[in-house]
Amino acid sequence: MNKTAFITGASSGIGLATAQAFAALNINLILCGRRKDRLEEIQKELSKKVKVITLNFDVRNNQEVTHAIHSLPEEWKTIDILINNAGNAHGLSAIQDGAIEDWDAMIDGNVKGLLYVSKVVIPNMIKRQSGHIVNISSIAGKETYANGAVYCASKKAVEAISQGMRLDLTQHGIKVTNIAPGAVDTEFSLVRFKGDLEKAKKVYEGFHPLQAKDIADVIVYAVTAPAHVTIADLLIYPSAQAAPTTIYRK
Ligand code: 8X3
Repeated sequence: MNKTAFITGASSGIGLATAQAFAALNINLILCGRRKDRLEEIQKELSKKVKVITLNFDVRNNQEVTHAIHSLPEEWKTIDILINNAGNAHGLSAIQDGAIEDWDAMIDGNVKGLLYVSKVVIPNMIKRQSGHIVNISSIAGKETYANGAVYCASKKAVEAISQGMRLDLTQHGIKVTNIAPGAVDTEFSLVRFKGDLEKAKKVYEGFHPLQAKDIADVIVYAVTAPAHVTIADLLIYPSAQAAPTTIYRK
């Protein structure tokens, strides 16, 4: 596939697995993230297969985002696929106990960051009347669970933005796919629990959680669908999960 994908949060988890899956499909990669060393290691590995460039920025900083994307060399300016993957949960606590810094981090990263990146990438897609935006939401965007009000709110915003993008961009030949995973075994819980490995491990104990690659496979399915097919919205659970907090553990 002679295409270029722009992936945020590409240094780990779903972003990294998607980069690997795209490299296998010959899709050139613009890998974005905060961890420069990790991005460069991944670049070294994947550039054996495709062209890879890295961009180092924090999606929460609009100036950094805009500057980084505008500084792309000319031959990288045509972005066919945008994977809005960067995002995290910070803390898991009742609304009355939530920390303002955690709320800011989730709203700024998961919502505003996605908007900042999209704002810079979309005009060129409109000019070419072609493109595909994949927003990584969550089951948290569909159902709210106790102690997760703000994370769930941030992902509900992603769902609304996906719908809104589809309404505004379909007429310009741009597909929008919303992907909502349940429990995926990535650094997600480690970040949510601020590095508490024991707590993070417990989330995925007693059942077979989704792996980042499972979500990457679904993203590949969406971006390789025929031109007349848009995978608009997908909810993906591990087979042991029936709702955000209903997981059958052995
Ligand atoms: C990740 C899934 O259920 O922990 O977004 O919110 S959940």
